[in-house]
Formats: sequence, C-alpha cells, structure tokens
Amino acid sequence: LSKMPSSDMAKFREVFKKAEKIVVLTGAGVSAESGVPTFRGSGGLWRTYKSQDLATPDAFYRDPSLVWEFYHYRREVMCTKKPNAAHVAIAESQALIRGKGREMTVVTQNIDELHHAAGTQDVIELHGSLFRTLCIKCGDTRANRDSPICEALRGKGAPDRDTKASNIPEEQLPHCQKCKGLLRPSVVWFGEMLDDDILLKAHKAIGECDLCLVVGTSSVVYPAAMFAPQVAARGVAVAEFNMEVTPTTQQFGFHFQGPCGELLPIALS
Ligand code: BJW
Ligand code: ZN
Repeated sequence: LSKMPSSDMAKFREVFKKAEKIVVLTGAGVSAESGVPTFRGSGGLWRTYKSQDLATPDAFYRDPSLVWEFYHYRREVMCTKKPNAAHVAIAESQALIRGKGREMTVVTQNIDELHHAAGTQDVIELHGSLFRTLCIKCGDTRANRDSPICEALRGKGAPDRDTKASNIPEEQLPHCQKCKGLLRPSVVWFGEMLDDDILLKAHKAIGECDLCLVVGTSSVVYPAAMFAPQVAARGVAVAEFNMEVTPTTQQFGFHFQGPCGELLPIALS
C-alpha cells in the first residue's frame, strides 16, 4: 500500500540536519524562476518544434544549421539570465555542509551552468553544457562562451514560429580548432549514452547518500529518472520539490509543492 508523501517541512528539516551525505538532483524547474524555459513546459517550443525533436543526433545530422540555430538561441538567452534563490540556497547550503565535514553533491540534468554561476562546487552535469563544444570528427571537447559562436549565426535563431530557417552552409557553422571538423554542442541527446565517468560519479553519490532532494524535474528522462527511486528503494529519505506531482512522487517520503525558489531557502536554511 503506497502512503502519501509528507509535506511537513519541520520533519524534513530534522532529517536534513542529521544527514551526512546529501544528493541534490535537479532539472529544468530549478532554472524556471531565472526565466529559462523548461524543456516540457509552455516555453519549450522553438519555432514549430518541440525541444525533444531537435535534441537528437538525427536532427543534427539531417540539418546541422537548424540545430545550431536552436542552441545558439539558447546560449544567447543565457547571457541575460542569473541564478535564482534556489541555485543560491543550494550553493550556500553546500558550503555550510562541507564546512562541517558533511557532503552535498549536486547532480543536474541542466546544461545552463547556473549551479556553477551560483558557486556550487563539483557539479555533476549529466547532460553536458550549452557552453561546451564537441568535435564530431576528433572528439575534442572544450569550453566556449563566444557570442555569437560563429559569424554566420549572428542575429540568427529567433524563436518565433514564422521565422524561416537560415540554412547556413555547413562550412560556415562552428568548426574545430584542432582538426577543422564540424562542432556540435557538447550535450547528451536522446538515444545517446551519458559519459561513463560522469555516470559513475552520479551512481556513487546516489548509492552512498543518506538523503536525496529531487528539484524541478519531470522525472521522465532516463537514466536520471531512476536515480531518486533507487535511493527511495534503499529506504533512504527522498524529498521532491516541484510545482506538480510527477510519475515518481508516490515513491518518495516528502513532496513539497510550489516554486523551488521559495521552498528551498526555507528547507535548506
Ligand atoms: C518547477 C518549477 C519551479 C517548473 N520550481 N519545480 C528507459 C525507458 C524508456 C526510455 C528510455 C529508457 N532508457 C533510455 C531511454 C530513452 C531516453 C528517455 O529517457 N526517453 C524518455 C523520454 C522516455 N533516454 C535517453 O535517450 C538517454 N540515453 C540513454 O539512456 O542511452 C542509452 C540508451 C539509448 C537508447 C535507448 C535505450 C538506452 C539520454 C537522455 C538525454 C536527455 N537529454 C535532454 C536534452 C539535453 C540537451 C538540451 O537541453 O537540449 O536533457 S532531453 C531533456 O530532458 C533535457 C533535460 O535535462 C531532460 C530532463 O528534463 P527536466 O529537467 O525534467 O525538465 P522538464 O521540462 O521535463 O520538467 C521540468 C519540471 O520542473 C516539471 O516537473 C515542472 O513541474 C517543474 N517546475 N517550474 C519547482 N519554479
Ligand atoms: Zn576536431
């Protein structure tokens, strides 16, 4: 018989104060209050495309110009966005907890680097970063914050549904400094494997933690979607912070419904 999760904040804070190894697993909802559209929310459309349709290797090989326009747009949007109260609460809490010899590991599905910007250390980025590139020829990966990332994309990428595709010739898209191969965003698309080292680190943190917070994720994308249920299956406390219930809510001990920018500063204070 499944029991409803508790929304007793005082009870959560007791568990939180005793925890030695905490994992905070985040998704797009943690950046929503910074004004970054979530993946599956109402702002998740770009032109006539669902984000899911462009975040695939097939889409990139079929039309690299279109997919670059989409990621260029999202890189440029991030120039105007700052960490919000949820990112800050997590970063400050990690510093305090580490100062006491305990551990907090942040595992994120986001590619926006806002956890870094807030000062969180050792962020495990499951799905890569908007601000890294990957060469499809030699595999070189490196940080890149150029704006625009190449001249041909300057002023391109407008999200309105009637914007025409720019059809930029492949030779004018971003290219590798080492081997001149075509670059792609260093993100994990549907059907692609997550990086082995990153997955290993995430599994270690998930396997060792004695408290897990799941913040702003719809919990539908694997393998990330099974991390918190795995923790709950060990009998360890899991607390979900989300505007809605998710397919995994029933498996967790705590569920706090509302904006995480309001809930986390209280929960982690
Ligand atoms: C708030 C809030 C506020 C809003 N406060 N909350 C097993 C079963 C079925 C399928 C699979 C499976 N294993 C693998 C698959 C296939 C696939 C998958 O999971 N598909 C499912 C959709 C069914 N997985 C993969 O392909 C993965 N690869 C893999 O497993 O390789 C091996 C393999 C390959 C092929 C077959 C089988 C195995 C790779 C997944 C990579 C995902 N990449 C993306 C794109 C990254 C780049 C980019 O951004 O462009 O990552 S997809 C997209 O979803 C993005 C996100 O990180 C990810 C998760 O989304 P998230 O963060 O949860 O966002 P939303 O928008 O969905 O939810 C926001 C939430 O916030 C909502 O709940 C709101 O309520 C809440 N919220 N405001 C608190 N203020
Ligand atoms: Zn290269």
